[in-house]
Amino acid sequence: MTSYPPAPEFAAQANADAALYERARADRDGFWAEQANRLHWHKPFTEVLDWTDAPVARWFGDGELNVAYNCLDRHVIDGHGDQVAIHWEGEPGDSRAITYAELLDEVCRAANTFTALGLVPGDRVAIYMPMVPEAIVTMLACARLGLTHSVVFAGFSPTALRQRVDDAEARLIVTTDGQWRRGKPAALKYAVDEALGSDPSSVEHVLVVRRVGLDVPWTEVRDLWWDETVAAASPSHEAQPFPAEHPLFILYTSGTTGKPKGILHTTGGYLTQTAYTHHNVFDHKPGHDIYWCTADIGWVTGHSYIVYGPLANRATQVVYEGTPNSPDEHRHFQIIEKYGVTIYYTAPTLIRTFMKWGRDIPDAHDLSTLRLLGSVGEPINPEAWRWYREVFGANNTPIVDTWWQTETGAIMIAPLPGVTAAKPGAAMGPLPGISAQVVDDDGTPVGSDESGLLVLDQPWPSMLRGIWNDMDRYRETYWQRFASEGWYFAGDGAKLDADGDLWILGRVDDVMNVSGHRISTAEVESALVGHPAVAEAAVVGASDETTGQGIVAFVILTGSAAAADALVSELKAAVSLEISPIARPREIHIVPELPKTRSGKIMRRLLRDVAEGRELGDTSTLVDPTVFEAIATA
Ligand code: 6R9
Repeated sequence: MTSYPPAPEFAAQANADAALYERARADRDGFWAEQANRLHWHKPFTEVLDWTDAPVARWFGDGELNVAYNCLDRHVIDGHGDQVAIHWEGEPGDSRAITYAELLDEVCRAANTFTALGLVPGDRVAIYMPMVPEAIVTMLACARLGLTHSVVFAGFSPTALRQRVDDAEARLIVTTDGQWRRGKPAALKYAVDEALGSDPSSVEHVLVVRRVGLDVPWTEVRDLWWDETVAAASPSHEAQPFPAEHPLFILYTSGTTGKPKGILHTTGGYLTQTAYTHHNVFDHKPGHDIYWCTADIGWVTGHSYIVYGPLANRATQVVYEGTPNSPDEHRHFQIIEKYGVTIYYTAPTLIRTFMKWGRDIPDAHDLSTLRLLGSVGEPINPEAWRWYREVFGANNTPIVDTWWQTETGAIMIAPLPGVTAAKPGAAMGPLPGISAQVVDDDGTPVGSDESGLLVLDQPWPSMLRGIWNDMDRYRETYWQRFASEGWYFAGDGAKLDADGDLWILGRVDDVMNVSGHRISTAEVESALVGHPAVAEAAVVGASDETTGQGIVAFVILTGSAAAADALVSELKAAVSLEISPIARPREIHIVPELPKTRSGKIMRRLLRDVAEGRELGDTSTLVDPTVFEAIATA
């Protein structure tokens, strides 16, 4: 297996060296204390980790800090107020350069506005916004005040928004009038009104940023314009310290049941690990690099590697509002060229899309400023890895394939650029300070050239502290599988190769990964059976050349419904509407029967075989093995 050692010039200037592994191995707590001390603590911590209440960790428990102070004030105080924090690029071609001083100013105004609305530390704020600077301002203003934000991806439906707002009991929703989507304004505030409806809710105010100039429905007193409130508020605000374990945000993610889990993250450990990983894995140099993470703030990657990690490290970054093909497929490459992007972090699904569009598109641009490339969200196939390095990286840049999850809060497994000789498609190994194992069903570590389940056998600073409103589910989902060992079960399969390097194989549960987005089979099934024509539904993720997995649904119709192409389109639209366009099934097959075990469980493995056009595996546990003849011909 070819590996790609770092170029000597890169290694010579890299932030991380091999000694970092040694240091972390020799004294894990001391190592993490050093990382935490890269932040500003209003009150220094004296204790590093308290694991006595496992699986709920306390990191730096007696310390106090303010996240927004760390991301903004201290850089301005240190004389970097004029450094650009965000080069924001709007979809229609408008742009804004926002310095650290300006960002601080905006965040203070927003914080004063939220305080005037009566919000107090611990209150929850829902953020339902496209990639506009005000979304980042809102997150930081919440952090500054000790408010817990819950960002809901702006592509989610009103139903999904309502579910999340209710679960978190948000008092405020911050949104925009609409968002640009491929050259057209699309309504967004409208969806908030639909979500809130006329049923009583916890929401007292809806704060609306004007982005596209659409007319919006308006409820007096409840609804407020950003440009009439925040813009008019005072820009001076003193950041108060909060305990290290103060809740910072909730972010909902799909689990194996239909109900999304509100993953809870806290302050000190989270900021420590996002800043540490952003510094070492991306080799980020403040004042020199132009960093671009292409994620949306609706996902954890946007939280950790657009907002908190980069800003804590005083990055200058590009934030882009739109899709990679607006107005055409050159957009990302033009942006890289325009700003001289040096570090680019994206998802394999986009790399495969670029491959499909053809290399003459990137070749038409000067990408020579790029010096490091990152990948996240799903396994990157070796072919895409090599293409990425060759076409984006002039066959020279390191690629960091970063494995982590909403739950882990920050990168856990990745090569260290400048140190690791990376292999295309491999996440390689746990970062310094992180400990992971690949084990079999009984918890016995697998040997080289074997695969098993990925577990994290030591607590880490940015780990989730629970599931909002459901600590039982927290214990069950992550800690029950290897309860006697006390390990965190990630839900992913992994393999160790002959050299002992780690490869992530993907989910081993009923969670699909479509273009790097987690969607549970149960969620899509419940959206389908919500349609009157559907009696029963089973959903699987089938491998897909571009999106990693595609959603394939098998449905049984109610007696009266007639099978028709129109119905299939209607069902696809129903899923988009109920969950999000991301969850729209690639295929829907109308079938007379579903394969079930004697205990009534749908055999998804077999349906996946059908969806991927494979020979059927073992059907012996089926109640009625003949159902497959009907399904295969349906
Ligand atoms: C950050 C993020 C987490 C799931 C995770 C795994 C998959 C993420 C990966 C990867 C292989 C990588 N995943 N990074 N698989 N290689 N580098 O994506 O969080 O949305 O919670 O998804 O994504 O299956 O369990 P999240």
